[in-house]
Amino acid sequence: MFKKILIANRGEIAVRAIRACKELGVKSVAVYSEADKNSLHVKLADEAICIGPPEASRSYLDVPSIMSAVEISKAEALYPGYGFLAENPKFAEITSKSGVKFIGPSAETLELIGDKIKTKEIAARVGIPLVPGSSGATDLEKALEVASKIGYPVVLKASAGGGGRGIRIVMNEKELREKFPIAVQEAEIAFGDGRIFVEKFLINPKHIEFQVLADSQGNVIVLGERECSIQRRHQKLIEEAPSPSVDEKKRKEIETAVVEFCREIGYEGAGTVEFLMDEEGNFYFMEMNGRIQVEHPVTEMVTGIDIVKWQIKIAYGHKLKTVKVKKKGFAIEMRINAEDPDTFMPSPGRVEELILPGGPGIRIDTHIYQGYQVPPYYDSLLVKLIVWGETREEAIRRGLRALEELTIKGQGLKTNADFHRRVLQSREFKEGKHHIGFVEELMV
Ligand code: MV4
Repeated sequence: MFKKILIANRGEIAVRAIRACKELGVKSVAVYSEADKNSLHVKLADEAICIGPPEASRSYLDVPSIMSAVEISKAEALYPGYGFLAENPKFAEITSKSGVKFIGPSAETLELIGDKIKTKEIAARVGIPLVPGSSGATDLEKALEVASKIGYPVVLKASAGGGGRGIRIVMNEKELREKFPIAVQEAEIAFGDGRIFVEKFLINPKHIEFQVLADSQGNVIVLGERECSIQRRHQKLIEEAPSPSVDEKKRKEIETAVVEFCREIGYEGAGTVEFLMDEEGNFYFMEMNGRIQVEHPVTEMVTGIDIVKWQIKIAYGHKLKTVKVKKKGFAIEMRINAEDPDTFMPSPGRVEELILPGGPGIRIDTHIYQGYQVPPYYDSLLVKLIVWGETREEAIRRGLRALEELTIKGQGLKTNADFHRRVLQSREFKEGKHHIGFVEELMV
């Protein structure tokens, strides 16, 4: 096994990775910005190196600073986590070229899955269903032709976009003529790649994603799906596994296609294949994410498989041959954010009183503690509250019980805990019929 891994991230995911390292007998190196010197990941790691000022662009996104920390610490591998540089092909390449193992897919794979047009072509080739639309990049003339064939509304998507970036809804031909050139220009500025494709706009779909693990020998396993439909402005708020809307037949069908897709692109590591599901239960491929995701704990709770440990083991060359996926029960994750419950604006502050729930079926992933000052520079995630139940009903009741036990108080610090209570108590969520527009509907 590796002797030492540098964790190129902060917050709860850095803590999560350090825990995996400890259990594997691997030394961990934390990197931190000046704003994070009192952060939990710094306290828990075997070593910690300051990499710059608070702004992410000068610390967690600063490649030379991180590579210096790698060199100083003599780490053999680098764990990228999510966000920051996690899916940056150039960063993966620089890491590898320095003789350090990047714990994730290769730079080439990250490059490929960052190109949504190429990725969709491959998905189509292995028989994964796509939303009706253009095959490949379009100019305005082709976009008009495709849109009149499939019917409005349509979406314009930047090939280099993803996760909600570079997407635009178009209601009719007039709008398409107006918005198309703007979409191209914006994509060129944002991504240096103006290629646009067109899709039929799905009304009120569910967001369902499949977790995969793939080793360097081409063994691919699927750890089932997560439903992430409770979101606002592309920020997921609640995720669960399994989805209440997927039956065993559909699951097997999509899993088979996902395995074939991962084999086709030579995927290695942990990854997520994202779909939208329409009201008739049809699945449509969206994109693949080449990183650990925030919501990975719900999959860990229902499978008992430690995804982060497997990322590290796969990077070292371990095989997945012996892993059997057996799922049990239902898990729900609530993202407790430091934000104003009415405006959703970030609301950082000092944690003065902290009481975390416990007891059966509860998992807390967090980097906060009593006395911790939440810095204003990064995302507002405070605590991931994950609950498990033998049935979905039990998981929901346990979630409500956990929220009752949870106290996070401090000067100027507000959280969205009450939002979670309202969702878990709603008829729509209990029935599992909620779609990606539910939060907006709940707020009015
Ligand atoms: C769509 C769509 C409707 N129709 N594509 C946004 C993120 C990106 N991964 C896919 N996205 C969407 N693509 C078609 N053809 C609606 C969305 C979408 C969305 C998807 C998942 C979760 C939240 C969302 C919020 C707004 C729009």
